[in-house]
Amino acid sequence: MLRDPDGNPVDGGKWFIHHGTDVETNWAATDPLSYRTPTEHFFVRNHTAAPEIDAASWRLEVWGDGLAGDGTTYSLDRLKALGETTYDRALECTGNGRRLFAEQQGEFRPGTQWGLGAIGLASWTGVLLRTVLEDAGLRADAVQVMPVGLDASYVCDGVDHGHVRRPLPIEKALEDVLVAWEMNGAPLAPDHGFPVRLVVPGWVGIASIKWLGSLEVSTTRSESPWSTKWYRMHGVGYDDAELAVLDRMPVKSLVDLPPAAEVVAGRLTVLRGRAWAGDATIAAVEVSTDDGLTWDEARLTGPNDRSCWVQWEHPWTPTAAGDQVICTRATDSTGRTQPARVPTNDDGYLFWAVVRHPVTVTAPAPDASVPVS
Ligand SMILES: Nc1nc2c(c(=O)[nH]1)N[C@H]1C(S)=C(S)[C@@H](COP(=O)(O)O)O[C@H]1N2
Ligand SMILES: [Mo]
Repeated sequence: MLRDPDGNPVDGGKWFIHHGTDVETNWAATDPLSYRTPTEHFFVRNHTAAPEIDAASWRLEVWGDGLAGDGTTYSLDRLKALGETTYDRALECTGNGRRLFAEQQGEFRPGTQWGLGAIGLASWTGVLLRTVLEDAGLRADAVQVMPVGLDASYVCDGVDHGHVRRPLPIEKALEDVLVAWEMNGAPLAPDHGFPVRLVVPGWVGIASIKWLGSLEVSTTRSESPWSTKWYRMHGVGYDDAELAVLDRMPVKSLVDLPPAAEVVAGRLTVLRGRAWAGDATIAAVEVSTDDGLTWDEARLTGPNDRSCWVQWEHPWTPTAAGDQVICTRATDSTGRTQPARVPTNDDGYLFWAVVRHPVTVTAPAPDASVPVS
């Protein structure tokens, strides 16, 4: 949880929706026109708590039978000397939208009851993981990297599962993964992985290991509780191991409106929101202002890059007062379209159905310009 030096929540209780050790971005308190999520509004998902790490004595151990030599130890300076890349990428928790299984499908799923605020987009600066692995002597027969976090071992139901870690296939490791030390132009905040974290674009958030301490490069595949017990699909319909493995995130969208927002009949309202699709881009966003009966295509504004989100806008002049429901439906560049309902799974991962957003249309106030006699 983000706190100021006096121990008070930095958001004064309004930027975030609080869930224990996790905080979710409150869309109603963000600027709908801002493309990047300011760090102080960015969701936090901590299994335990942010460890206190001294950057000067911090080291990254890169080791394993997937390297030609004995492995290499990197200080922050040595890492920075390898090169610098900056890119914008979204980061989304696997369980983002979990609450909607209960709200829209009547299927409560245990875990952090995220609305849609467990996603953010930041600019990240670091060195490509590919560069680090090559510097450390990557062998051609390496198949996997296992990043391990320096936060406390995760104990759940009396079982110590060790440090947070999750295997990353070598193909993704060599593609676009960043070993990052800056977020939005500043050193990583403690909650976001200071001094160094991974950013694994378009993939389930758990892949982006924070407080990175070591990388085991191996010529055989292995698992961790974060790839078997959690962050994997369990439940009816997920017996097929290939289907159950979680990597890319699905296509989703939202409207940037507070819950139960009010709009005025007869007055033009510009609806705005975002759509994103794991490591794909967005092909189209449709908006319905009548609970899914009719749909119009929204206008996409600003960048529409891989593993980012795109902003959209849609003018709406509601005709009559009353309750209404706004729905948004995105289609991505691979042809996936948000369905009306998604099959559930035991842990409530990957809710990607069309989200219903109730609003109240109020009658216009009496025209103040008309003199009252
Ligand atoms: N070491 C470590 N890395 C971690 C986690 C953690 O608890 N420990 N949480 C993961 C999860 S589940 C998510 S969604 C992202 C959240 O990143 P953020 O807190 O910077 O938004 O970090 C991932 N990396
Ligand atoms: Mo997550």
